[in-house]
Amino acid sequence: MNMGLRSESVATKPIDGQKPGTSGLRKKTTIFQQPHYTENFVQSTFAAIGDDLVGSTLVVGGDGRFFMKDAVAIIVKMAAANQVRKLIIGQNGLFSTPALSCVIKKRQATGGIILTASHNPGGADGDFGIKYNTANGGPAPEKITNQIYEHTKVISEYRMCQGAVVDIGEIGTTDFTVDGQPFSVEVVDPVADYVLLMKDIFDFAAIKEYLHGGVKVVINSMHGVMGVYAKEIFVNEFGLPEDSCVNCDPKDDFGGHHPDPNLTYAADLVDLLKKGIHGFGAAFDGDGDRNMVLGQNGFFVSPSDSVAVIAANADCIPYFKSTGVKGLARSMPTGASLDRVAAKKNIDCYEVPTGWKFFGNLMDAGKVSLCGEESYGTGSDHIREKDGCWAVLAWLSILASRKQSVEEVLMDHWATYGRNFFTRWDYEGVDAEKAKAMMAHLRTLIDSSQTKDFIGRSFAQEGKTYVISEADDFEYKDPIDESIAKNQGIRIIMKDGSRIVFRLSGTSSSGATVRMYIDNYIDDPSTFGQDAQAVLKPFARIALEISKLTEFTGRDAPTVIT
Ligand code: VG1
Ligand code: CO
Repeated sequence: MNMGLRSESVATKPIDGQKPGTSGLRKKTTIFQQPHYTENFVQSTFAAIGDDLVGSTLVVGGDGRFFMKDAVAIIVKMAAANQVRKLIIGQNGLFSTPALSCVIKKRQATGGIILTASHNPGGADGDFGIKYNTANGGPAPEKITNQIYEHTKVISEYRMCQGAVVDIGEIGTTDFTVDGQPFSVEVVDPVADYVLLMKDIFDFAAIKEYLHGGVKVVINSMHGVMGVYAKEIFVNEFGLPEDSCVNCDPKDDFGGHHPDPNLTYAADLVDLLKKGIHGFGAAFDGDGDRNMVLGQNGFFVSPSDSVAVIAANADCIPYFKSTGVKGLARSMPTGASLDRVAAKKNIDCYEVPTGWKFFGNLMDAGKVSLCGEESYGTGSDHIREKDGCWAVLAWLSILASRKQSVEEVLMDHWATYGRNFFTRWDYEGVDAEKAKAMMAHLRTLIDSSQTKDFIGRSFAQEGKTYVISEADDFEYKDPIDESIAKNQGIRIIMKDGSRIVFRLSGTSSSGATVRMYIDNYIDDPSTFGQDAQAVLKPFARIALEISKLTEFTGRDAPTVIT
């Protein structure tokens, strides 16, 4: 027992730009290291928690990136000084985002603080991030992130207890008395509760049998936090050889790479799969909420298809067998494959803005069981975050039960539902003013749509004609709390249902990232096996023509294609 600690007030001033984006506050690490920067944001988060902070339990952890341990130490001192009753911290400060969500729910915590910039690069010159999750385990809704931001604009002091210091390398509980009140820090194994949850959801014995039946798998954790989870599940539980898990030692700079599981940044996994030795490969992002799934010879499963395939095969997963699939949801820019499964199975399907926080209310209300985003996010209502490892186990359950390869599963899926060819082109590091000007141009077109000269316009490319039937700036009214999210992306919808979407990223730490999304439904079976980029090229050209992207941004090619 550390008796008699005292807290103190530290004077500070508001710092510009502490507005959380799609998923928390993300900036260059050097910015978080500036005097008072992290402290101001944490105190403002505490202010948004309000009266619930006194006597609260908060779960804290992150993806192992540079500055994370310093941030954990700051949070311990500030929680102690702000009448938090208890912190639950992952050993060495580690928690994957889904595991932290799981622990919030399981331990009935007041909320959690996640230290991650997710798929953004780490290290001293990389990015850092802080995100607050609420009692349901999910990212704070905009109402709360706006309160945090408002507080950052008026903050004048924060509270610290310099004596509240713990060794986060050791599992166990440390008790303090701060200003006469009890405060304790429990350092826990970050993996145990999460693995128990996975065992409840999936048939581990069936997956293990499948994995020992001849198919070789490789799991790439991209030097993020997932390494410790992958080793526990794939090596210790399933008994696979150590070399089935690669890049599984968490590094504070992710080995100098983007820990982003896509065809560009996980190209080494794609190349490995192309050798044909492995029947299944997967990669996770830094904090473990994203996943990429590949089949033999590098067969790529687009995330929009991935959630649709899981929905179509939900009966291969014991959890869904018992709970049923209450409803489905996808983010607006995500390809509409999921809608086709919903229609055929007569299940409700919701379309929400980009960002997992928008799924939370639907899941809490029992309206949705399974959700997906095109950005490699897939998950269910077992927690309130997207969950990379869950998605991989869902896929392995399907493969084990259907006794088919990844490619065969997809070919069957498209034969039943048709194929939504989908791609996302990212233009990273664009000058922010130029990106804004392009969006303003698109908004002008949408406005003119009301005067009818945009709707009905037709565009022909390579013998195919597309006619605009609808265009808007996506607006979402949450069916549960009726909150409204405006300006969530420009949608241009064609008569045949094909869609073009433009939006600016809300997770980049500097400059602007323009995202162009293309979704084109084709039910001609002769195209199903074709490469999405080749099929979508003419439609993408139309999107570029409408947006004048090159004229506005000076870019003639995207930096990342998905
Ligand atoms: C991106 C993705 C979005 C995802 C978000 C957080 O946001 O597009 O689908 O929910 O990242 O993912 P944006 O605003 O940059 O498009 V994670 O894994 O970075 O927490
Ligand atoms: Co992530």
